[in-house]
Amino acid sequence: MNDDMEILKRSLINAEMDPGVEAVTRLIQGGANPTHVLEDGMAVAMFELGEMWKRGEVFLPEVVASAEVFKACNAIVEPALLANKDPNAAANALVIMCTVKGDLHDLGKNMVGAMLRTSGFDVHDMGKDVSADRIVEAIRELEPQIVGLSALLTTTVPYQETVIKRLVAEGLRDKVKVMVGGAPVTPEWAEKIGADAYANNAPEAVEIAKKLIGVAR
Ligand code: B12
Repeated sequence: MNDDMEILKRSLINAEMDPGVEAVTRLIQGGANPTHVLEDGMAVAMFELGEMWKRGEVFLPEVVASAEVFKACNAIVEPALLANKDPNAAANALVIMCTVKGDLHDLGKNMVGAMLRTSGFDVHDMGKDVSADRIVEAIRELEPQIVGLSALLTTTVPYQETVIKRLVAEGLRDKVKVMVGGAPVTPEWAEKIGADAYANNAPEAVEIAKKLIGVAR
């Protein structure tokens, strides 16, 4: 099983579709914990890839290809994750998830959405590159308990603050909890912009979302 985790990580880093899909299939069929595969395998590999990119060891087309491998592997892990769904927890709580305007990174946001679903949350995924206008509209229409804002670029992280300011201006700020995340986001930033919560990864996001709606301490 550990070998397959290593093959999976290497396949994501090297953008090798077949070995990656085969390794993740063996892991899931062999009963590996899907959360462990996602967080300690796939997310770790993408972080490592980002470091290699920074050092100039890989280039944009290779990262695009790795993201495709990630999506294919995720399509195998997600059903296993959802099969463990807790039917009672957090029922009737809706979370709107999106990646903010200008930002096309959605792999992490999708992971958070999937793990929230397994914990019984309803998730309305608005996708990526989502403007404050659209978020305001969706909050008015769907009345979610929580909105989750993902940002992966230092240039788009400030848009999380733009959204919060807009919610204040529209009189919506006290109607919805705001949770922020994404690799460059910090707890200090979350506090500075007046977000209700920050989480570093998807399992933590679930715990924090439960606290926000009062089903966990
Ligand atoms: C894959 C990737 C891409 C893919 C994205 C594919 C996709 N569909 O998402 C592609 C190739 C398209 C891409 C494009 C670009 N990218 Co890019 N990308 C990455 C990379 C390597 C991995 C990101 C990822 O998916 N990680 C895996 C997931 C699982 O982790 P995650 O997103 O962090 O999510 C976890 C947590 O953060 C948290 N979380 C995430 N969202 C949320 C939301 C909430 C509410 C909560 C609570 C928690 C939470 O939970 C998740 C699960 O644990 C990162 C490197 C890195 N260190 O992040 C660079 C990186 C983010 N990219 C970078 C750059 C520069 C770009 C481009 C500008 C490159 C270019 N010249 O075009 C473009 C920007 C396009 C755009 N407008 O958005 C830089 C950003 C640098 C900076 N200063 O901002 C990075 C850091 C790479 C680097 N080291 O330089 N990229």
